[in-house]
Amino acid sequence: MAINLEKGQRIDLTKTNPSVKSYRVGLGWSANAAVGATFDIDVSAFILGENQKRVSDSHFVFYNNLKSPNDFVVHTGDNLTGIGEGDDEVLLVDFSKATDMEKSIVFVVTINDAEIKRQNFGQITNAYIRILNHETNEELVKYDLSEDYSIETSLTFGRLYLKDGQWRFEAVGTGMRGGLQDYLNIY
Ligand SMILES: [Ca+2]
Ligand SMILES: [Ca+2]
Repeated sequence: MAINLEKGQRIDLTKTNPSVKSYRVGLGWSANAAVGATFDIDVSAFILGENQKRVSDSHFVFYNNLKSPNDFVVHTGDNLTGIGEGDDEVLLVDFSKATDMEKSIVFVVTINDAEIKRQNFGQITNAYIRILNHETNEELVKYDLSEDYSIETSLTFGRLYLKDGQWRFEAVGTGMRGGLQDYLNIY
């Protein structure tokens, strides 16, 4: 049974699901009907080391770099509209392919061309991030974005992090005004 998280909550993912071999991280969204536009939201993964910085430039997985070294995190492709039900963008995570260097994965979502299109997260509904067993499609954990955002154009949606040899997931939900370059500066 899937566990629904609230902002700030954490869950022990790998300890609770010891038989899962690979995970699917799905992001879904739709435009607020009143807005009458489509949104190109992009999910990116920053794979960080002990120092909270990306292990290397190829540990930044996004629409122009679909795989991290050793295929630890794989992006399955850019969705340009968010039209339709279900996951709009998907990343695959296989913890058995992690090395000693990789300590956490931060999932960031940004709105492509937010400035030009004057778009923000206040115009988006039904946004969620969820984690599934990739082999069985079983939903393990889901975080629905419930907070009202108004000017934010990017969001740290969630993160996976290693603690005591197990991977945990935290529902972060911290928004800001900015784009991918701002996160590249941070991580
Ligand atoms: Ca996209
Ligand atoms: Ca959608």
